[in-house]
Amino acid sequence: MADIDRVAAPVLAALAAVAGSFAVAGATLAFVVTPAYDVVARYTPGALVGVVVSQAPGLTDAVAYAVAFALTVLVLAALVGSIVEIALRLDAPALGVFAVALLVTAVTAVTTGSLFRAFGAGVPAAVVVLYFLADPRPPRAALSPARRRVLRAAGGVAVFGALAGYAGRNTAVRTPVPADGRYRDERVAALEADADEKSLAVDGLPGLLSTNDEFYTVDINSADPYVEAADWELRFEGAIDDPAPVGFDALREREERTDAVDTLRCVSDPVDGKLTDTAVWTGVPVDALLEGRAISSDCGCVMVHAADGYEVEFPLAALRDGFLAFGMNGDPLPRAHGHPVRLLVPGHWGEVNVKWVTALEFLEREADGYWERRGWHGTGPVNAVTKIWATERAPDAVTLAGVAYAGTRGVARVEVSVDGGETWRDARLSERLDGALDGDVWRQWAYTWEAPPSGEHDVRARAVTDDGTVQPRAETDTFPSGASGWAETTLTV
Ligand SMILES: Nc1nc2c(c(=O)[nH]1)N[C@H]1C(S)=C(S)[C@@H](COP(=O)(O)O)O[C@H]1N2
Ligand SMILES: [Mo]
Repeated sequence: MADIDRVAAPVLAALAAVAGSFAVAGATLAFVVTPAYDVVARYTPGALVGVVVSQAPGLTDAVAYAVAFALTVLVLAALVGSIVEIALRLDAPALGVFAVALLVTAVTAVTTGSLFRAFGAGVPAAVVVLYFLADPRPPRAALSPARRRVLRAAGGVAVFGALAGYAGRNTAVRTPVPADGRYRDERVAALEADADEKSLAVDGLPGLLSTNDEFYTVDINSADPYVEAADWELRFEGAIDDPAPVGFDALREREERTDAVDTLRCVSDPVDGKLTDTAVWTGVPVDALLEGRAISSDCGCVMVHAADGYEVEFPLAALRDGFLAFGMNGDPLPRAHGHPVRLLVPGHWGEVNVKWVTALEFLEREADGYWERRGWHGTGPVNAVTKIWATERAPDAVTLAGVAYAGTRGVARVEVSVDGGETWRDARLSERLDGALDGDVWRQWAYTWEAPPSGEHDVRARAVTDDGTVQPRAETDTFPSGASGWAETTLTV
């Protein structure tokens, strides 16, 4: 074999293996690149891509995929290359082809855990090797026969790759459930209609529900975990008498299944930040799964674990009010938001709303979760917050509008001051949404200032919770316990 063949045959065989695997597996756990992707996702330091908020999760993911793809091709090419060398030395081309089929399939099966679809990788790799080994010496007549053969093989693999990409394109984790697995039923539709109807119409003010794409994302990952519903189960660990896990279908089929509206806010969200959003969630109350299991935790506390290695500890009582969600605004939970199942804990900071949840561990003693070990105190109830998100100008009036959120304490009123806090007026409020988890949902507010004098005005806004408490004025940073203080802006008329 010419030198160029010794490199081209293994590389093209590896590319064909990846393409063939994609054709039969798509972007799922059975795809040969997925194990490499998981390794890349786990070991890429978050610092490389911005620790807390991934501003461009799509891009990060694409980079992780590219690296995983390259790693997979490299490993498979090394494997095929070794086999080809041995086959040439033994002068046993048939054995070489057979060994490539067998070993590429075996490696794929072992790393993906899926034997049947592993042949999708092994067979195309063997076909490429057969093409090169069938006649180890390139034909003599042509000018540069070896090069021509490589080009032909490369062309073949490219065409195969394109066809494979087409074949596998719909088998992605983004569409993880069959058509009957969508969750936009009558109740979801009713909650969406309710939110639509109650949203205040002010230019530039987002609706009461955030779409799945708009909904903020915060997590520790440079590339998110990749968990298929069929492989998911929730484990129960520690001080609990019955640790029987619950699988995805069992969860979905629980009769307690319901749809609920819930707002999330990250402890790292500044007063005027955007890390607060609301969705309709489909799932099952945690309490339904704990029923009939005796928990003996001395600290009354629980550590919740996730597929990305994230963990968070908080009171058992809060968990009992929690909700395991697999639907988001009528769709399966998107990967970025914890597919296939995440936890929602009404009224608590975002960080206890564990995505890609894997286990509830009932502790005997208090312990620190991921963010607590880094100095944050974000496992308790959220701070009240008011946000000024829109300014609508009419010929002789200005309307200021935004949202107010105080977790399960509820927003009873929003007050606005246009003189730096000297005098306050009540803003209009959106009606409370139906179906909120323990009332844990934001409200919109709007205040129209008729005939404002021209000049600069110091505008403030603050919420009053259902128990009559006025949102505290004292300003704090997000670290360590969440931002507080009134909303503030300068309005120029
Ligand atoms: N497994 C896991 N769950 C997680 C996180 C994480 O990094 N890993 N981040 C938490 C934080 S800090 C927040 S604010 C919310 C954000 O949820 P979202 O990305 O769906 O908005 O998820 C929480 N759940
Ligand atoms: Mo967060």
